Amino acid sequence: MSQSHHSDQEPPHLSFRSFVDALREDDDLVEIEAEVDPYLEVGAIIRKVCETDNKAPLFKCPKGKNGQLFQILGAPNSLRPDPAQRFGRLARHIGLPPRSSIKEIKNKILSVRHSDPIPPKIVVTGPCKENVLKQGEFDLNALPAPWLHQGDGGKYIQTYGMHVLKSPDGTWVNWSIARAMVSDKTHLAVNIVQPQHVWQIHELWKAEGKEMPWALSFGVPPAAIMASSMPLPENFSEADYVGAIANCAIDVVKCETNDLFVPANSEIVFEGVISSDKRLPEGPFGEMHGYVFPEDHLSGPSAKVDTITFRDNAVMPVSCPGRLTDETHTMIGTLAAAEIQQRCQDHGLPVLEAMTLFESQVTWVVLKIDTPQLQNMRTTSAAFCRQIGDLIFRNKVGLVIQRVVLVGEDIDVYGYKDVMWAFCTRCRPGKDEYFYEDCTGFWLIPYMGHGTGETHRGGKVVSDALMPSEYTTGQDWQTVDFEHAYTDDIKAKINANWKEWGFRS
Ligand SMILES: Cc1cc2nc3c(=O)[nH]c(=O)nc-3n(C[C@H](O)[C@H](O)[C@H](O)COP(=O)(O)O)c2cc1C
Ligand SMILES: [Mn+2]
Repeated sequence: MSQSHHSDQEPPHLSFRSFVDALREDDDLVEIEAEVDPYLEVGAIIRKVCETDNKAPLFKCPKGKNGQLFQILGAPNSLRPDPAQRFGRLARHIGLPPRSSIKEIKNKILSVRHSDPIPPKIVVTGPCKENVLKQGEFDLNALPAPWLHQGDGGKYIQTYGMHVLKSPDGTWVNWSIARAMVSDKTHLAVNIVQPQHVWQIHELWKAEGKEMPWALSFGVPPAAIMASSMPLPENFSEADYVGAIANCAIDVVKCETNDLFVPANSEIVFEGVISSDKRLPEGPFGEMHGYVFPEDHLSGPSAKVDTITFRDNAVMPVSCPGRLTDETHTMIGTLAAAEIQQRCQDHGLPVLEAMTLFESQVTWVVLKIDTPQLQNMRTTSAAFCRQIGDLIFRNKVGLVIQRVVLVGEDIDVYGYKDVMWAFCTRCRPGKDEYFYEDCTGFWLIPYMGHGTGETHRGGKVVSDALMPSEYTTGQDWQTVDFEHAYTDDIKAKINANWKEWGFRS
């Protein structure tokens, strides 16, 4: 054990506090000194910020902020106004330059997917222990937890924190995001749903008839929150993976009341237990597809907060999901695409890259196929699409995805115009599509949860936007656009005169 690093030295991806400073230095922060009401007003501002790709809001004075707990950072991983730095916040999360493309960000995360894990380093203390509130010294109702959308069922204090759980046998430590709502002075209702790892580990504790030791860390190292949102395999420790992404061990400290370890520089830590049988009302909640169904009264396991520790001037990150573009798209979508890409490649399939389409509300993943390799396989559309569908739809990596679209090398999988063009012109509805009704369906999508079919099953499809020629001889058409339908000489001449003639470039 050793003393923790000096927090001021920590780079943005390893410290949430440094991350906030980096946003300020990048001119990507709006600091709001005025008192703002956590009842709907904070949510409305974050929503407008997300819908207009604006700077991240730092609420210095949420109404009801009691002493030090807490300021709020909204839209922590949404998009930036400057198109050249569109993904700057994501880049800052993993130590890349702010001008990185989403492809570079995804590839950086995948670059260590098969590297040696770097487990966290246990330190004796850290900034998260600067203040301690014991049972009886706090009231969750009194904190400035935001009520984010008017149709919500309560105050969602947890939208961007990381649950830390350990399997009863101690072999699997999981870090992940799942929302949680304030229930009373000392309890939260947590969104624990199948097949998520929080659900799997909770089931293991239930089988032992024991309460589950629990910690919820807010404002963790940004690299850690990225790994916490990625559908990594069972028994795979996100903590070790974060170390690999950052190429250094994350400092962790032991909780006060149990033997879980949390990032030492976390802004705020709740620790306690999650009941094996007691449930509390949870939801409804405005979520990632841009809907809230006010009649959706759910329930979630009861989490009892025993102790809160926090940094001086603690900052609470808040994601306010809804229509494009917020963390539930930039992270859930992109990180699912990353893991799907990896899974296809690990199984030897000729998939060059995968990306979820934001414009599909991240319900579509587009796979770019290596067509020379495809031709070597001497396969058929039906056989190939079933191979891909089985791999993605019968695994947790494909949970949030309802449509896989296959495209050739000429299509930019990051570009809505390209993908829609291919989908609309190369995939014959019905005949070029392979349906899955017998896999887990994503119930949150309105056409699933509130549609005409089974809510938790099916509704998925592989849409083949590869042309038959791409399976055999290769592309047999010429694209009709400026780039592909004219000779280089003609294009060069036109480009040279373009502005002079009076066209805008
Ligand atoms: C901002 C944000 C909010 C999320 N909220 C939830 C949630 O409430 N419930 C849930 O099951 N997953 C939620 N997720 C998705 C999970 O974090 C993601 O599926 C992750 O892979 C789960 O971790 P696991 O693979 O260890 O189970 C959220 C992700 C983000 C980025
Ligand atoms: Mn996991």
